[in-house]
Amino acid sequence: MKVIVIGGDGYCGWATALYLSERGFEVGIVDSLIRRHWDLTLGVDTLTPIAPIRQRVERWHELSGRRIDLFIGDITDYPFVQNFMRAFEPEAIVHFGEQRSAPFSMIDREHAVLTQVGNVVGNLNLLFAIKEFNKDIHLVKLGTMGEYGTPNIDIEEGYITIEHNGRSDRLPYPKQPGSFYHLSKVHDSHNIQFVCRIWGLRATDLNQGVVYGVLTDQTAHDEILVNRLDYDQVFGTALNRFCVQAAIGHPLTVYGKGGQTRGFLDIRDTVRCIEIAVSNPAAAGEFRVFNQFTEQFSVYDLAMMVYRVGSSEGMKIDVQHLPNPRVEKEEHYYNAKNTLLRDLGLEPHCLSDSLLDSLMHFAIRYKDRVDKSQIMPTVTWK
Ligand code: NAD
Ligand code: USQ
Repeated sequence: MKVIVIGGDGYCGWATALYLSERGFEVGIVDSLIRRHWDLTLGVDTLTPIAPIRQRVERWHELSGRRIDLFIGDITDYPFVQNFMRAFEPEAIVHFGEQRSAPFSMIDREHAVLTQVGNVVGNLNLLFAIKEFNKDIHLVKLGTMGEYGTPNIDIEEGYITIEHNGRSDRLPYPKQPGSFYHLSKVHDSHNIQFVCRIWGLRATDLNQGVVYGVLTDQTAHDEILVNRLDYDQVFGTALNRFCVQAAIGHPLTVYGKGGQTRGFLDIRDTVRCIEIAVSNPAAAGEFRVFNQFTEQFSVYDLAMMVYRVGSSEGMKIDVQHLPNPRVEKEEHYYNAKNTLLRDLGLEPHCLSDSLLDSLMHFAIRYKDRVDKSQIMPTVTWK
């Protein structure tokens, strides 16, 4: 099957492109390389030194004998989208190509607009291109668990059945996102659902939790294939940041009490979930939603896990409770469903088994590259 991976130079996209390539899919990567540009403009960098995309793809070809086609351009540019659709003729499009940081989207008006315009317009262009070129193409779109927010009831997979005044309907689950970034994903979901209804397109919206880990079987082959590890206050997720902070002896930056709970998954499960979604396409006209995470933890749970694993490696680790720069509930109910991907064959990894090899060892190995000025949060929600 021919699969285009949009955002294939990024963290999830790079791991996915190599995994699908090894599994026998014909893979094309589309990326504008804007993420590398944003890192430069913010003065931040991945802890692991990542090679330029052409070098990465060439090395993969040398090692595996498999070619990955490369299309460098921005999906908000419709003629560019038409070009790669004509040249590659994909059967599935996996869409990772968006601005994905909540703090980035909250820096100021400019960053909020950039996030929402880029994400929503890029996604809309893909929808129009699918309609123009081949309505059978299956769109596999990366959404986020953060679209739901933290309601005081169980979170279902995309839809909830509501009884109202004696009548009942299965309706899209209510969304209460917590940043302009998370909101952009809600806007995308609405647009995708609409075109499935009116044009009969087929789409899977993967509401993904926080992804962790650097290692996949394919990126482990060679230093040139290594994936990125973001630890700065804008692009670094809490778990990555805690591991890197532990490695350099910086107290772990828990925002508030650390009662905020989220869904998590190993990058090796991300790539497998994409394979499952692509191999089991949605029906024509179907807007399918899967919650893509495997375990739930609070921020404080994460800090304690890093504390335990780091201490067993001889590190001295302190935890620091900082005033929360975000506006979010300190403590809340959180129980999200995640059975649909397991029903299709996902066999999850556990954080307790992966933390050392897939994160902590990378943090220790590259700790001399840490820029300490990028650790404390400066972006605030108010
Ligand atoms: P990333 O920033 O590492 O990668 C995104 C890639 O998309 C980058 O290489 C960037 O250059 C490219 N890109 C962005 N806008 C583009 C455009 N308009 N045209 C072409 N290319 C563009 O992000 P990631 O962590 O790999 O996340 C990938 C996707 O998964 C995002 O949509 C994100 O919202 C979603 N997601 C990520 C996580 C996570 O924990 N990393 C969790 C849930 C959902
Ligand atoms: N947090 C800390 N200390 C830190 C950094 C963060 O306590 O040093 C807290 C935040 O306040 C938040 C929680 O950790 O409560 C999670 O924050 P995060 O930065 O780890 O993750 P988040 O902003 O939710 O975003 C990440 C990805 C995003 C993806 C999302 C999945 O960057 O692309 O969509 O995870 S989800 O959280 O399920 O929406």
